[in-house]
Amino acid sequence: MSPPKTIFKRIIDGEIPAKIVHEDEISLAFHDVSPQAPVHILVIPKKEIRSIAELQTEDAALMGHLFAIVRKIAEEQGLTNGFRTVINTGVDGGQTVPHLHIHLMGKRALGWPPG
Ligand code: DGP
Repeated sequence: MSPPKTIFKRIIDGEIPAKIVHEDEISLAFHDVSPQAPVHILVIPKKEIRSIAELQTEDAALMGHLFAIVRKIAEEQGLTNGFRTVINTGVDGGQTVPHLHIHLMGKRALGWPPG
């Protein structure tokens, strides 16, 4: 039996709504439902990759594409003063949705190091 769809796969499939800011054949970007900054957008691959820990060598171009989309959205959102990208991986990394995603956060000064 195949595992249940993740919440992000359900967004990709149009089963639940999201505030989408970008879509192409291999990626989707939408506002985080629980924003931690005035701009907080998630950029995800449509391919079902659980996390960075499961990336394959052949996913290199896909990851490059996702970061190109991050750059485009950062520009569109006016994040000229800088921004933070975060990819949480696994339990210790604080990942709660097992579908690889890049957090893009900006429009406020963000602290470092994270908790
Ligand atoms: P992480 O902890 O790195 O796995 O981040 C998961 C993020 O996903 C978290 O910031 C909240 C967001 N999120 C969870 N469920 C939904 C949802 O149904 N819609 C949207 N837009 N974001 C969601």
